[in-house]
Amino acid sequence: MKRTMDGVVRGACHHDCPDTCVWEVTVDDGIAIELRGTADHPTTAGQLCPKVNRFLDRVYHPQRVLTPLRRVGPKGSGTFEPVSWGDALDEIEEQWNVIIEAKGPAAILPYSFDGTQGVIQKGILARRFFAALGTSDIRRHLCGVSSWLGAHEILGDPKGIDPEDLHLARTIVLWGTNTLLTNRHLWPVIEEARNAGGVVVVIDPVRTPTADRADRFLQIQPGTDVALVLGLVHVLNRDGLLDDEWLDGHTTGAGELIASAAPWDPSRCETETGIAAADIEWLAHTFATNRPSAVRSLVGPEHRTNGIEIMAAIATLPSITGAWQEPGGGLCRSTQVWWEEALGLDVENLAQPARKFNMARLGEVLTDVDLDPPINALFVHNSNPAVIAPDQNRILEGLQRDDLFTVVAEQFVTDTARFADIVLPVTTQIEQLDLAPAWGHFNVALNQPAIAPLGEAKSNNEIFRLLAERMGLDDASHYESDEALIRSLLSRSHPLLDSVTYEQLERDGWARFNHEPGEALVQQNPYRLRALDHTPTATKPNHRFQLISAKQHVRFLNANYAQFPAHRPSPPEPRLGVHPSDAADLGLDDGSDARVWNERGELHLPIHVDDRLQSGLVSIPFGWVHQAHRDGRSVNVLTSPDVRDDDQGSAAFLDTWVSVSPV
Ligand SMILES: Nc1nc2c(c(=O)[nH]1)N[C@H]1C(S)=C(S)[C@@H](COP(=O)(O)OP(=O)(O)OC[C@H]3O[C@@H](n4cnc5c(=O)[nH]c(N)nc54)[C@H](O)[C@@H]3O)O[C@H]1N2
Ligand SMILES: Nc1nc2c(c(=O)[nH]1)N[C@H]1C(S)=C(S)[C@@H](COP(=O)(O)OP(=O)(O)OC[C@H]3O[C@@H](n4cnc5c(=O)[nH]c(N)nc54)[C@H](O)[C@@H]3O)O[C@H]1N2
Ligand code: SF4
Ligand SMILES: [Mo]
Repeated sequence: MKRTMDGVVRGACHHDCPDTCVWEVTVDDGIAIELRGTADHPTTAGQLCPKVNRFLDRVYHPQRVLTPLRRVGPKGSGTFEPVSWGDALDEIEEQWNVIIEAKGPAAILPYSFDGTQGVIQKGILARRFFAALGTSDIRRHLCGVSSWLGAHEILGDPKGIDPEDLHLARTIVLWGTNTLLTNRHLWPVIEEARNAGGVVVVIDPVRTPTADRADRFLQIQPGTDVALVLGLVHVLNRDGLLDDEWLDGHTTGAGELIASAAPWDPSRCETETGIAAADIEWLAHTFATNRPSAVRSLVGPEHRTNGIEIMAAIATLPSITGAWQEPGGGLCRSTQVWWEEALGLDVENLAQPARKFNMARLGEVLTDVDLDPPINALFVHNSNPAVIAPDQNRILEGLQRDDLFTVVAEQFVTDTARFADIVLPVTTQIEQLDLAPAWGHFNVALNQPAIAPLGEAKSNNEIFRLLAERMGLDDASHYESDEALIRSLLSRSHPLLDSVTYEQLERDGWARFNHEPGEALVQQNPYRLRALDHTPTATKPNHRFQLISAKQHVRFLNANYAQFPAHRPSPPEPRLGVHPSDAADLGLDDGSDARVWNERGELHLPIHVDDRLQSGLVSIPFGWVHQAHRDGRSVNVLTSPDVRDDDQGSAAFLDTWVSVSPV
C-alpha cells in the first residue's frame, strides 16, 4: 500500500453534493491534524461548509467501526462482537454459497448509492463483482434520474450549460433548488450575475433561505410546475415573444406545445399554481427579453409521480425562447452526464442482464413472499436505506427477516447496519484513493489518501477484491488497483479529457475538464418540444396535508451527520412544520405535540409553527437518525415508494399525503 508522507495532502469531498470541494489535509506523524478548503480551487475558494468543516471529528470519532462485527443479539438491536476479517469473510463466503446453491445467485441483492461519489470507490469493482456472480441488482434511480429523463425528453442529449457560466445571465430562475443550502458554492456566481444587474427568481412551494435572497419569490403550489410552464408558454405566444426563426431552425413540435398551452391563460394558471397572474406575465416577459436567461434546477421537483413531466416542462422554457443562443443562457442542471460519457461509466450497468428493482421499492422487494427467487442476502455499501429510502416500515420489516443474511460495509453502525449480520469497517475519504468529478461544475479532483486506514478499515474496492478471491473469480479485472482504474478512465479518448492527466491531478489536486467557459450551447439536434401534460399530483387520498421532507439542514448531508450532537439544530429534535393558519385551525401551538399518519406509518413530533410553508403543506426534516425520533423511526415511514410501471425514475418522496391531529 502507498504510504503517505507527513505534510499536506490534497483530496476532495466525497459527499453527494454538487460542489465537490477540494481540501488539504495536514498530516503530522501519520495523524491528520487539520483539514481545510483549498484556496486555488475555483469553486471551493478556501471554504468548505458547515457539514464538512469538522470532518476530522468524523474520521476519528470514537464510534467509528474499526473491526469487522458479527451480530450477537436480535436483528436491529445493534449488539455485535468484533471478529477478524478472516472470520467475517468465511461467514459471507459460506452463507452466499449456500444461498447460491439453493436458490441461485439472483437471491443476492446489492444495494448501494451515493455515500461516496468518487467514481472509483462508488462501485466500479462492486459492479464487476456482482455482475460476475450473476446476482440481482437495483436501479440506482433514487435521485437525479427523473430529472435526467425529463430533460432527455426535450433535449435528447440532456446536457446543460456550465453552472459557472451563470454569472453571464441576466435572468436566473432557481426552479425548485435551494442553492444557498444544497449548492452553496454556486451562490457567489449567482451574486456576480446580480451585481451586474441580473434578476434572480425562486420558484418553490417553501420560502427557503434562498427565496429570502431572491429578487422575486414565486410560491408555487406543490407539484403544479407543468401548469406554470403552460401558463408561461401561453403568455409568450399571446404577446408575440416567440421567435419564429429560432423555432423553425432549432425545434420540432412547437405547434403542439403552443396548442397545449392555449387553455392556460394567466388566470387559470393562477388558480392552479397559486402564483399571481401578474407574476406569470412578468416572468414570461422577463425570461424572454432580459437576456441571457437561464433556468437552474437540480432535483427538488423531480421527487413526485409527475416529476419527469415537471423536469420536461422546465427544460421546455429555455428551449422555446431560444435562451441557449447566448452564453450563460439555457438550462443549467447536473453536469454528471458530461463526464459519465467521457469516462465511459455505465452507471446503470446496462450490460448486466440481472433481475433489477428500482431502489425505491426495497421494502416491497424484501417482504414479497412471491418473489422467485426471494432475496435471501443483501449487501449494502455507500447507502443507508433504513433512513434514506421511502416506505421505511416495510424496509425494517424486511431487514428483520431471519432468512435474510445482511452484510453492511460502513463507517458507523447506522440504522441499517444495526440490522446486519456482518458489518465490515470501511475507510473514510482521507484514507482512500479516488477520482472525484463534480455534478455542479467542470472541475475534477484526485482524492489522495492522507493517512493510512484506521484500525482494520478497508476501502470498498479492497473489500470487493477480497470477496472476488473468496468467490473464486479469476478474471484480472476484479483485482485492478485503484490507481490503474483511474489511469484507465483518464486514458480514454474524449475531448473533455484532453486537459486532464493523472500526473497533473497528482501535482495540483484538481484540473478543469476541457470545456470552454462562456460559450453558448446550442445543440445540433432540434429541441423536441411537445404538448405538456399537467395532471395534478397524485389523487388526494383521505388526508388533508401534503408532506414535504426535503433537505433543510445546514449541517446534515443526507443521513450523514445526524448522529453527532454538534451537527444538530436547536432544539435538537425533528419537528413537524405547520403553517400558522393550519396550526390555528388544528388548535396547535408552537411546541405542542402532534400525531402525523397515513396508511404506511405514523410519527409523533412537536410542532414548529412555520410561516415559510403554505397552508395545506407540512414538513418533516429528512436525515435524522431513528433514535432522535420519539417513535424510533424517521420521516420515510410516511413517504411513497411508488414508481412508474416501467420501474424507471426517482423516488416520489414528495407525493406523500398525511393527516395531522393534536395529541
Ligand atoms: N446541506 C445539504 N446540502 C445537500 C444535501 C443535504 O442533505 N444537505 N443533499 C445533497 C443531495 S443528495 C442533493 S440531490 C442536492 C439536492 O439539491 P436541491 O435540488 O437544491 O434540493 P432539495 O432540497 O431536494 O429540493 C430543492 C427545493 O425543491 C422544492 N420543491 C419541492 N417540491 C417542489 C415542487 O413541486 N416544485 C418546485 N418548484 N419546487 C419544489 C423544495 O421545497 C426545496 O426547497 O443537495 C445536495 N446538497
Ligand atoms: N424523505 C426524503 N428522503 C430522501 C431525500 C429527501 O429529500 N427526502 N433525498 C434523497 C436523495 S436526493 C438522496 S441522494 C438519497 C441519499 O441516500 P444515500 O446515498 O444512501 O445517503 P448518504 O447519507 O449520503 O450516504 C449513505 C452512507 O454512505 C456511507 N459512506 C460514506 N462514504 C463511504 C465509503 O467510502 N464506503 C462505504 N461503504 N460507505 C460510505 C456513509 O457513512 C452513509 O451512512 O436520500 C434520498 N432520501
Ligand atoms: S458537502 Fe459539498 S459544500 Fe460541503 S465540503 Fe463537501 S462538496 Fe463542499
Ligand atoms: Mo440526492
